[in-house]
Amino acid sequence: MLGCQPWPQDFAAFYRKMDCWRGETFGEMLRDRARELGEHIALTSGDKQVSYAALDRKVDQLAAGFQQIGIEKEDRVVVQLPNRIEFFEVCFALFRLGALPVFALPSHRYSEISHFCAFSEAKAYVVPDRFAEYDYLPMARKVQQNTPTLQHVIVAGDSEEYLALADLYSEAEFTAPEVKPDDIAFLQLSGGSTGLSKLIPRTHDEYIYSLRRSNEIVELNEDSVYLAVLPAAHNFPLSSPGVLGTLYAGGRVVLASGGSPDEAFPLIEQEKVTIAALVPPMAIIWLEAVKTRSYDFSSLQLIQVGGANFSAEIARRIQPAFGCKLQQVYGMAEGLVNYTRLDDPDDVIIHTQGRPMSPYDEIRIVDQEDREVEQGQVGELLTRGPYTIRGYYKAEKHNEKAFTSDGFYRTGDLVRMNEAGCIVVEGRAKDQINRGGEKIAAEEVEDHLIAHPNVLEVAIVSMPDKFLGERSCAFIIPHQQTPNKAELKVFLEERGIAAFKIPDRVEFVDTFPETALGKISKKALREIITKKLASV
Ligand code: AMP
Ligand code: DBH
Repeated sequence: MLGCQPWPQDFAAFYRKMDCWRGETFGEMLRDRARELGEHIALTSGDKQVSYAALDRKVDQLAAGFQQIGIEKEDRVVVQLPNRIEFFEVCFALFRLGALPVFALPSHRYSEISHFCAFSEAKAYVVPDRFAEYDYLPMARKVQQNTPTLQHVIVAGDSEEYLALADLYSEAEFTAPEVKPDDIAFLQLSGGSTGLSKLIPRTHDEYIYSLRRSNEIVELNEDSVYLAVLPAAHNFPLSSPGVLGTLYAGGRVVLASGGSPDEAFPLIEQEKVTIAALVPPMAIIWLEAVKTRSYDFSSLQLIQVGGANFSAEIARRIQPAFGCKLQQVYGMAEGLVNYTRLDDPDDVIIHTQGRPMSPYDEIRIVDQEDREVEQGQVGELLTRGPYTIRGYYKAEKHNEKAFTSDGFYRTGDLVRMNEAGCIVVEGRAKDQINRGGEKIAAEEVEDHLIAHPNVLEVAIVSMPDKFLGERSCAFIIPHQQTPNKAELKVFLEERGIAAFKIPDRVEFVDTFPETALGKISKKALREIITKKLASV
């Protein structure tokens, strides 16, 4: 597909020969499960549930409806749905048509969504009417006005002037186009480091390989019950092994709207959940809540924690508190996922982020000149493999920097490998803040702030935080008059950015510390704010 960088032929042949890529597609995968499992429940959401057979039928009906409104193979459709059954019906209907979901998160706002729609030249945008006290229609109207390619806004719920998702399910036959295993299945989002999120093209065959391999490692099967508390569109809950891995294994997915113990704990008991995936701040909340609430957690076999640095002090408390195993997961939407293994010694599970899931994942840990560091030393992680992309969607220039000439992805993560061959994430070389698993590209938010008339210069850095691991701090050199902090927050909200990207703290300064080359020293800024926080 145009704008996508496929694997070189010799690599593709190798991954096929090694039985990684088996020629599978998502549309057929669901068809097979429906045939094999029939009335077995695939998804549970509140008091609703749907079997594999029923899901398969609904997906065909929706695919027919999408086709009637002109959605065709390779069309892009921005999907911004919370954890509800419709999310899966929409995705699989698009997969069957060979159309590409672009996975937005419910927390994204006008600035992110309009970028996804414009950059992907989306034909349609699927939204809920309302979720988490937010009305999506006013945003959708603005997005539509400003995106010439966007022909349809499709609403799950009260659709007002737009198409209602519920009205699209059609009994008409649809003509299934040929969808090939090496076709792009969807566009996933990168956390970003240089400006706006990049789009990540993932194919059916390689992504399904990552699910199959994840399922083996996590021992997922038809009896597994996966609790989805993180937004399903995010790569971790989507694929490690996540909701799609669970459907691949023929298990059952229980959908929660978020990670609050009030919602999650009763679900674990009632639905006999066997596995749940959390980001570190949620694990902290669960550990606190479990002290005072008694639920039956006996079904729970595994809690996965990933997305951001997880401190050993907290990691060691999971198993005693929940009576289940812990697995650390260090992954990225670009591909590579590392897991600690279920039978690893406690020390490995508590202190490391595991090792690559595939024997064909290649990793290099390098210094600033791309030379491999010595065993045990910290360097940037580069990776290449059977489910790691070779380039972002339509980003030729950026790809030259983000990948080596021999196709390794530069993760921007600083890691070391311990004697046992496990990876420990030590820091980051990319200009990003990891706010409890939610990634913020500093430059993206800086570009918004610089648009304020009283901001002359701005630099955003991370500052340490006990709960989230990191929060964001904006250093600002004011122009003429010092803006008020509350006013800056409103300014950013009005520009429409996800709430988690709004700086947690603002520091006004007269100058920035500089590096020897005269660039703003973010390292020095991080030190300044860290010191200041420690002194109070
Ligand atoms: P994204 O680009 O949004 O897919 O985020 C991937 C990035 O999240 C990785 O490159 C890491 O920086 C970070 N990350 C994911 N899992 C972990 C983990 N277990 N520990 C530390 N950082 C992590
Ligand atoms: O943070 C991530 O992006 C992530 C974490 C764990 C991920 O993409 C994954 C597992 O697959």
